[in-house]
Amino acid sequence: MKTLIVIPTYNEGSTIERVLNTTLEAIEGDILVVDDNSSDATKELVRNFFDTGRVFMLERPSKLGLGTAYIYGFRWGLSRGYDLFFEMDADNSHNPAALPWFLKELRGGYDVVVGSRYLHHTISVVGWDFKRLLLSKFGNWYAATLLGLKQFTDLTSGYRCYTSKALKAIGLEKIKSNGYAFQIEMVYRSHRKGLKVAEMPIIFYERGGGGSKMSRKIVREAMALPFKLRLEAIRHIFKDNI
Ligand SMILES: Nc1nc2c(ncn2[C@@H]2O[C@H](COP(=O)(O)OP(=O)(O)OP(=O)(O)O)[C@@H](O)[C@H]2O)c(=O)[nH]1
Ligand SMILES: [Mg+2]
Repeated sequence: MKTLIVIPTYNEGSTIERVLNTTLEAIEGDILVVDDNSSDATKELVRNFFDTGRVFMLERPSKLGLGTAYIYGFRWGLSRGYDLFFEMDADNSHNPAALPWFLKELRGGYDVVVGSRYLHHTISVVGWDFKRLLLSKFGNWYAATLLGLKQFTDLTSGYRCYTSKALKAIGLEKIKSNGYAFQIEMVYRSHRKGLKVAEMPIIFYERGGGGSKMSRKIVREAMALPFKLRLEAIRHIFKDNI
């Protein structure tokens, strides 16, 4: 199985080296960094890994959002024949040691495996304050309730794995959202396409350095998403019946 770990970056110079080193050790596979013109040392640090032959980088001209960064990376990988695609953050929040566990889970016949912080009524988050936890828990409850996805505990998680079959079935051209909403939309579309989606437990760590990219705009986009997706589904029903 040809595996690609896609890592979007925007000013992650304080953590990217460690993430790349531990990922290269943790799993056989290649890494694709999608950088949005970071103004710090991120790009330079990534270039130092090119001679491993396993690290690649796509450079975009400006900060264009997490969702489009992933889609850009997935397209790059699909056109090069990769079979498995990971999403992983560059800020040490996701432990690369968990990568092989996703593969184990996939062998159960799944198309998508999402690393969840909230499985079995637990909270596996290290270093968040109560406000941040509340926002994440509320966001998950809100999206799951409005989209009828209550069987999932962590729709906004950014540590996950897709088969190439899943990415092709989802139809990346349909995805419009860009922040947390992107993660929710990917699970929603996977589920609607009848793909088998599993969750597995992960521990999430507060970012290891650098600054958060979360903004009011990203939260607003996630709040609006369930209505957009429901409207799209209603339009489809009408279209099919006319
Ligand atoms: N290329 C690209 N990467 C981004 C963009 N926004 C965020 N990222 C990266 O996506 C990953 C997740 O973003 P984070 O800011 O860590 O989001 P988060 O984990 O929800 O929140 P914090 O860790 O609290 O900041 C990190 O690797 C970021 O560098 C973007 O617009 N473009
Ligand atoms: Mg983060």
